[in-house]
Amino acid sequence: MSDAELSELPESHPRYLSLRTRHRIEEGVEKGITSKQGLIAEGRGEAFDYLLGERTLPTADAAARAAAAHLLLARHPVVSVNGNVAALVPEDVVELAAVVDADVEVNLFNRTDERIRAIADHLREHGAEAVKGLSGDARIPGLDHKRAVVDADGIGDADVVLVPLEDGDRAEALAGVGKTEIVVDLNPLSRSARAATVPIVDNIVRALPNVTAHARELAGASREELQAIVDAFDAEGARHEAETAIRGGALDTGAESDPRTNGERQ
Ligand code: PTJ
Repeated sequence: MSDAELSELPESHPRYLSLRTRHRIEEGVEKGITSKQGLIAEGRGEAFDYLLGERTLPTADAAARAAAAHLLLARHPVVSVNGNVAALVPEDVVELAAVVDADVEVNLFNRTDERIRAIADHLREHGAEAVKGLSGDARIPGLDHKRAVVDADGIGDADVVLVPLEDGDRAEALAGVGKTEIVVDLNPLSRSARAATVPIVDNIVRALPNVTAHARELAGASREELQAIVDAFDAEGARHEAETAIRGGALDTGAESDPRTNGERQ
């Protein structure tokens, strides 16, 4: 879809949000930010989101709140950015990092210096000041060379890492070195979602602004209050509710109907 075609599409179109999201990924590939595999990942994500009813489940909202509490409690939080995240939600990454005082690090599955630079520039165009990822002077143990590369003073030093749309191996490896891992993944059965301390089973375009909104609301909370939110979060329950919603069909879960489509799937 071209820019002109998208601009002609009325916002009332039932697939408007989905088409706009796809367009961002297409643009990301054209700019050298998103990998071709990112197109496939987006397609998988869309299928899960469709079955979820393209809405944030109550447990995904609870996960976003727990994620915000973790990030606020962290000694050194880092938001990891790959080619899909950079294309879809660059403004939201910058805003969340500012609200929770996190570093932003470009960390790629298909790592090339050229893509890292393109993504860092793209994030700066959207307001990021410092972007990590270019030094690549540390390794996550247990992974092959390129996928293991991180910055020593970024993800290497972090205690809490938000890794949206991560591949399973790396999510497990990061969890394996004792980092608290917050994953955003529409597939509740993925190894990433299962490895995460906090799996947010939601579309990144809804999840990131939601974590930021919770973080703003919790900014004045005491450490005890934040810890209570962290402790109360049930990761297994959240994954289970998402899986039930996907397998059962969103309209059978008691979730509210989609105001854009009157509850009908398009
Ligand atoms: O930019 P790179 O090189 O780091 O590569 C990024 C991708 C995403 C291509 C790479 O990490 C990859 O191959 O990931 P996977 O193994 O395809 O996993 C991506 C997961 O993200 C899948 O479980 C999708 O369902 C999910 N997903 C896709 N789009 C979204 C999503 N989850 C949340 N929001 C989305 N918009």
